[in-house]
Amino acid sequence: MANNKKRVALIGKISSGKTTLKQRLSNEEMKYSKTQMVSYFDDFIDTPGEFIELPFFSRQAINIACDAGLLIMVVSCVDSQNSIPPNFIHTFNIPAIGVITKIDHQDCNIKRSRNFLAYAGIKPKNIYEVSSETGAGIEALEEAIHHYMDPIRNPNLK
Ligand SMILES: Nc1nc2c(ncn2[C@@H]2O[C@H](COP(=O)(O)OP(=O)(O)O)[C@@H](O)[C@H]2O)c(=O)[nH]1
Ligand SMILES: [Mg+2]
Repeated sequence: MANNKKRVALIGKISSGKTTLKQRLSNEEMKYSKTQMVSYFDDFIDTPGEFIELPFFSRQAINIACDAGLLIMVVSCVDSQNSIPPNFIHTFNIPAIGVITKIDHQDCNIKRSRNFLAYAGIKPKNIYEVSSETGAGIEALEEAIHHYMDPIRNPNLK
């Protein structure tokens, strides 16, 4: 089985903005890590939305998320329907944060998304609000990712 300990798994509904967020973060990481570790690039695992939307996800998909270093639950603030089962993140014995995407959108409802993430088991202080379009909130999210991932990715750098 692949070792995904050094990677971040993105999980969320179809069209919640996972792939766009991954691209945005990868660009930021490239800038950030230019003079540091090249292996930072493409360290995200982008999962298909079916993973969260079907009642029985594939064993393989669970394995990917299970051994990732960090789980990011992605919810779009435009989405009015929850699809994450209650306490979903407690299925995984790894750190998890929540990300609310598309905050630039005119139909945005952040409070609703926060409720969905709370229902999934994410604490309010671990929720980040971002727009992959404008870049709003991306820096704070980057910092959070580094907080969790740096010790795993660079165990020699204290
Ligand atoms: N307005 C806005 N649209 C976004 C944002 N992020 C993603 N989208 C759009 O939402 C749609 C789905 O995004 P995608 O990343 O493919 O979602 P995925 O299915 O979760 O991978 C696309 O049309 C994106 O352009 C954002 O921050 N703001
Ligand atoms: Mg996608």
